[in-house]
Amino acid sequence: DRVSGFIEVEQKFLFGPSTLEKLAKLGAIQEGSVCFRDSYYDVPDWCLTRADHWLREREGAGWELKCPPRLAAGVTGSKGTPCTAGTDNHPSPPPLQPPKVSSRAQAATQYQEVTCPQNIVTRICALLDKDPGQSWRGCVSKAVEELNLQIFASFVTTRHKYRVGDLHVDLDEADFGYAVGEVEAVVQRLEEVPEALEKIQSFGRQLGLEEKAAVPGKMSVYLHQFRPAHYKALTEAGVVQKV
Ligand code: V4E
Repeated sequence: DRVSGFIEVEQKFLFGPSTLEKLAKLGAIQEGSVCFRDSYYDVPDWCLTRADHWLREREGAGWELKCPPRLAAGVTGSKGTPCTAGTDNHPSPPPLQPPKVSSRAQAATQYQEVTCPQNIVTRICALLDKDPGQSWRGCVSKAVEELNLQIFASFVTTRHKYRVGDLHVDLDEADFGYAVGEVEAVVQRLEEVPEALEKIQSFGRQLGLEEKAAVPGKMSVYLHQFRPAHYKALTEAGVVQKV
């Protein structure tokens, strides 16, 4: 994990050969490349993804749940934090409205990345209106089996990582033929999100990114290509962008 932060504020962008030159000019430090497979899970009626909850098993990292950020007492635990009952989003309070931001920044997204197995299971069970069984409360693999979660997307990403100050830039190439960049800041509290958005926007302008509608993420393109009914349901729910 990069930091022990919690909310990922990120903006996707399309990149080409000139992006590498611009990154170098802006003093970006190359942090190496990684390659991993993500397998995403949901129930057959897509209850999790329709609620913007993304459960995945990432090769080398294990189970992760990406979901809209929520306010928790004290610090909300997720990325890189130990699993401590009572401080790691459990029980889940109501979601907050995202902070108001300028029109371009609307294209940026904020997600919380929950890695504590117990909290992943708790959140999934709450959404599916199920009681976590005592024996699999802290075991995501077992919960996946018991709750009939199935893989709906699986793909390999080759990621080239850069850092510019406290911003992270990932240039991703997915094995189904889509490439997308991402500028990311990680913050601990929702109040810090507007400042992070400002930084990301300002960096985007320096990088020469176009001020236009949101660039689709890998998942939008994957579903559009391989799971059209799921894609239709999620675009209608406003959860993923149209490709
Ligand atoms: C949040 C989300 C999904 C989960 C995967 O998120 P994404 O950031 O696209 O993947 P990746 O591989 O870059 O994850 P990271 O390594 O950064 O944790 S799939 C769809 N969504 C929703 C979503 C959205 N509404 N808008 C945008 C621009 N992206 C994703």
